[in-house]
Amino acid sequence: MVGYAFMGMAHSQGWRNARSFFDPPLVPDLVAIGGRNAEAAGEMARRFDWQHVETDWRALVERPDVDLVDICTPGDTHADIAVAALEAGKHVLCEKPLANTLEEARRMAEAAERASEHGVRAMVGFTYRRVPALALARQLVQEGRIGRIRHIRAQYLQDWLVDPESPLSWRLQKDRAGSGALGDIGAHVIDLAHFVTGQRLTGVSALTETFVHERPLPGDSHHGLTTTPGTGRGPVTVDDAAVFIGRTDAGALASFEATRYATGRKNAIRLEVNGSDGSLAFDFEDMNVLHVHDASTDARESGFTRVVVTEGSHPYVDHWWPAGHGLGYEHGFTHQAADLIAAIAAGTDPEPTFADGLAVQEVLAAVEASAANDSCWTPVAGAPG
Ligand code: 4PW
Repeated sequence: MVGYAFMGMAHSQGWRNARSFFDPPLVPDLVAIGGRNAEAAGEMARRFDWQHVETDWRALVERPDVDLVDICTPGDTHADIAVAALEAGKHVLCEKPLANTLEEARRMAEAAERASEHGVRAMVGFTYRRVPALALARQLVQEGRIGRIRHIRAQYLQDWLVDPESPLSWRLQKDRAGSGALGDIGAHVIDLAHFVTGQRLTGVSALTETFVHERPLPGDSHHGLTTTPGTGRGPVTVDDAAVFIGRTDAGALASFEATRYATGRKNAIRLEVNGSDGSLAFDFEDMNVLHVHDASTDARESGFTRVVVTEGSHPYVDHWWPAGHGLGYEHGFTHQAADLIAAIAAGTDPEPTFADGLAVQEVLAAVEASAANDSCWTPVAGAPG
């Protein structure tokens, strides 16, 4: 694994729990964790039983005892590490968004395609696909339960930047993160819309905004989305929020919102899909629930049914607790690890592929281009049709 912060921790527990709860056909061995700060990487190694620490990702990728490289670093390093690892014959799991630019994402998708011909697998970490309620939503759409999709309504709402004195973490620096709320959290809901509906966005019209232009420079201590302030101030070089509308290749109309200024909303990932025969609605802040409306129900009993997605017959749930006991944020990372291991063992390409990651990157690029051009309608490069 390269990286040891918030995502490094989330992935580490995923690898460990996949081993314990999924009885995987190959057993993940936590060989080495890499990071420039040897002390911090060493602390993660101690906590999660990584056997070795490397301070240079190249040394880690070259280790003969490493078969898979898990990239949990900021986006500016994704392309170099992923391409080097794939070319060295190592499977790759890469955090989202796939890259900071379209050009990097294309290079990564091409490398993944070449590697796949040699049995080397690549997956992008759009973890929320593996929340049972969202996996169930996709199943219901695939079974035709909501009919022809007309509307997709998606939001990813956080509020950790409402305080203007909250420090300038790497997520607020374009050279490290590529973009702001758009790429960090908007990318998730774009991917979820693609995943749940099976449709792709073909064009967008967008607005982006940076509400606070300068913030205290960060100190040394980071935890999750929280950073302690250091000394001095610096410019915010990314968007704080993005809203856009779009159209899909199957003719649905879509609206998206990604913001870190939705006061009171901590991690609200909302997706509603309306079809000719029914609707589905999800909110991560009530993540074990999917709201399902079946339009064929007698009008006297019609409405949204609150389906509690904790039955053994629901995706992933049979590996965990008895019905009703519920799952949390961390379980998606275990499902991701287990699915990747299963695909490697089966010799198939795991989803989401780097091509799926590139599809999201193409939407992000179109959103940025539209926002920079007075919200002008902008086709998504590479979209079908
Ligand atoms: O799911 C989100 C991430 O993709 C998390 O809430 C934080 O924001 C960490 O990175 C992004």
